[in-house]
Amino acid sequence: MNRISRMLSAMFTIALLFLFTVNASAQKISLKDLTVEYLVNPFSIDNPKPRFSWKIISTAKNTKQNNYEIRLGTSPKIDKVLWKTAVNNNQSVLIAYDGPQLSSKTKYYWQVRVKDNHGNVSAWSPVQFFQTGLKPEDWSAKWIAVEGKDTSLASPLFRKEFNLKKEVKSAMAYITAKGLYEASINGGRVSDAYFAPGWTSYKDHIQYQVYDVKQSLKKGANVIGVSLGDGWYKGRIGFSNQKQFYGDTRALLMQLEVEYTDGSKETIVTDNSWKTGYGPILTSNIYDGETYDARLELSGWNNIGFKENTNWKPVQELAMGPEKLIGMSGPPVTKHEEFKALKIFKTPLGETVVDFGQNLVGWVMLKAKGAAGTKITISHAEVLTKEGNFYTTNLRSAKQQNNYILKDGTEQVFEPHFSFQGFRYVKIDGYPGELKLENLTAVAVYSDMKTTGKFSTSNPLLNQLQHNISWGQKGNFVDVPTDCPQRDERLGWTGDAQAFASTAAYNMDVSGFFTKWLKDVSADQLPNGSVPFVIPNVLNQNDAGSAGWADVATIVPWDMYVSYGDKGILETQYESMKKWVNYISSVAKNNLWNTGFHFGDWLFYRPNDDNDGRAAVTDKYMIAQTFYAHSTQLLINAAKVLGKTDDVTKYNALLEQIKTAYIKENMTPSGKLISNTQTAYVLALQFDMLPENLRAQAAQRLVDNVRDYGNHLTTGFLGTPYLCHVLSRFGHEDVAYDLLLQESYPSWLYPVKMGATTIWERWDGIKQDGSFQTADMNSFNHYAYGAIGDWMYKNIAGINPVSAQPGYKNILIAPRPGRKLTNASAELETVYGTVKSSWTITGGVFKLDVTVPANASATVVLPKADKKEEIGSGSYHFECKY
Ligand code: RAM
Repeated sequence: MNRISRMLSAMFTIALLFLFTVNASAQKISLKDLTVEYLVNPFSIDNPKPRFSWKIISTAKNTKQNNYEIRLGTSPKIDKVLWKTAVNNNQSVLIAYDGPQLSSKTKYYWQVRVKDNHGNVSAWSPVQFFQTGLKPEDWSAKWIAVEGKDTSLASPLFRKEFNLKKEVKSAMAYITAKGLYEASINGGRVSDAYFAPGWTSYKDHIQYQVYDVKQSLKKGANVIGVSLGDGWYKGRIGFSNQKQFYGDTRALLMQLEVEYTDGSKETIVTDNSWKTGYGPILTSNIYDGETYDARLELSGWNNIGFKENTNWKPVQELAMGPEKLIGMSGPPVTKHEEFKALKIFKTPLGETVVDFGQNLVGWVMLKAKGAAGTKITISHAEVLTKEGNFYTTNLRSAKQQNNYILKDGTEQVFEPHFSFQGFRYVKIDGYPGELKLENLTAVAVYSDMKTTGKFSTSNPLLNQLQHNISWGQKGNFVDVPTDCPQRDERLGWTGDAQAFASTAAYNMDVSGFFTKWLKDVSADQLPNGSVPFVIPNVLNQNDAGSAGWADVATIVPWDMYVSYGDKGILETQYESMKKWVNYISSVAKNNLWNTGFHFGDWLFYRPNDDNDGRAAVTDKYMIAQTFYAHSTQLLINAAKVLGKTDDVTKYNALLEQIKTAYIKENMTPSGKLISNTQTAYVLALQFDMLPENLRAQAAQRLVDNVRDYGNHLTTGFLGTPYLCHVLSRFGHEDVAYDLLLQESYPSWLYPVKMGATTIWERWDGIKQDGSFQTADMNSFNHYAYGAIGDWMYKNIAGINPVSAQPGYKNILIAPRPGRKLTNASAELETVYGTVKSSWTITGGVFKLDVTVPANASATVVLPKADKKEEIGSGSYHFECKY
């Protein structure tokens, strides 16, 4: 070998070695799940300082980030860096942009790399992007509507043909509506989202959506076609047959911005050059369903070359309203699980009914073929009567009915466009020919949140309870957290949302969902600081807030902070939190909140024939005082996080007075509360209302009460979420398990035993004799009592966030087995990565497997042990005698 070839070979080896090291370190540590404001490559970021997050994957234990570098530019290669930062710390969640001011409707590209504590450097992540939202002056489109008064019940169609002169390089469509819209370009839907633009406090703000539509466009002739539905904006909303709450005119606003390959630009906007007509949707309504006459379909109406006949009219332009147009901060509503029909049968009343086996929210896709004019009606119900008949009385005035009128000959698949139903069973009338199982598919429709939690145990009933909790969540997280999805209500009840929020954050990624809704909470908060019963406030309520409902203003932001480590949510909501606490102070007398209307411990246990005084009535003002304390405490917590020391001092002093007033008003000198109920003791203990020396005996009174009811709970919406937590905290784990595993009424497992597939509004929605509770208020899909899920994840599986290091930066793993459970296992996808906790008990040995994601740490406490173990990321096994 000559010198040159030796040199070359040596260089080659060095190069190989170099490659290997780079590769090896790239394998040791890499990045995933890169997001901006919780979203992957989002299109409408309004935050002037968008926040970046990433997760680290590492094969080594005890991995922490030592530093990170981010770079950002306006080209996909980031060849010209607009902003870069290199920071030595271990923060990898919601890192705020801190460069020059960002322009509106501009696409920015970014990437990140990190170095860990073992010296490994990740490769630069794949380039990600985000696009900034529109400023008000960026809108050149005009709102358009049908000419004259918008009185037709039918859905108007809007269309516009346009010519693109050159090859398209990029094209973004910005769309919103008053009402609901379904938009298409050249005959294809622009997205898989439903119920856009989503439900917000429309008088304050309407969301617009942004779609990358380059693939749908071509040089030459193109067409946009949009149909509008009434939705929440104009349709029936609320239980008093209220219509047109936000406005009487459905309208469309759309702007299509095209850039040609030569750099020149073209914008197509809604204006008076558009045409409008009517199509097959004769009526559509959130509560009542949809009527679709296929004979009125206008073949090709949203394709080019369609001949608009004289039924197509000019549109009218409307002025911009006072409402803000904002980008999306939550997930869109999309289709999810599909359910095959399990059984078609005749009920005793002779009706044809189909069972899908799961109470769900969405609709049925129906295949049918028959003579033109044949009308098929699908009615929806959650349950059958004890005789086996189709039961719809609990829907109150909501029809929940879709009607399809066939056109001649061809087989068609029908589904509604602007309505959804809550059901397990459907009744079919007018079906031509034989109805077969394969003609029906139920599809679940809900906000597109990632599933983050898994939970299972050795007890199948508990597993079914977990299933019911998560289906209660799916069915009621349809853009707004609602109480129920089926009757003429479906409203954003604040009490239900605050009770369930922390459980929700285990099951699914609700960060964006609640970020969006909290904007409505702030927007609809009343000038005096009070928070309405429902958000968006369509009940026109304009005064007092109810304890445990209005406290959503402090509880949900805090829960989101703890679950996702989102300090920004506290910053944004702080004024709202403070206004709420100040409102209570303004109506309190001598620090006692003993005024106004309150729902109290809603739907608590009360037997029918109550001669013995078994009904668990808790004094409403006593409850109110505990929530006054709780909200004040959460405000103090938020003030501490945000460094608002003056407020910390001020509200700490207030909190002391609130507690003193509580004791004076509600407790006897020996520590008895004026209402001897579970909820009374639960709230007093959960919110630290009692002096320390009286807490243990108060907990004992709670235990005595539970035992006195034969290990049954008697709590309503407000006591239930904290019941088992309080028992666990004061050392009564066995009592908590007795309640959880109780199978007879009232209990969590009673509905499970009765065949429930979702959580019920009432403990006895179906009574022991098979009859129903009062039809006025008896939903079979209501998540509030599902709040026990929080305890199940925290105590059975043992996965707990630690508020001092929120977002599961530090995790407390403290499983507490109980009664006859022999194993439990849970997973949670946190903002750092997957946490796992899984245990079994065999032969008197408790075995625990734990996984902690990179850049996080955990404190592990084994059952009945007083020793804590601190661990870093990685997988670990523990054992102890049990
Ligand atoms: C009913 C529902 C809802 C509850 C209100 C007070 O509308 O049960 O869940 O929050 O009452």
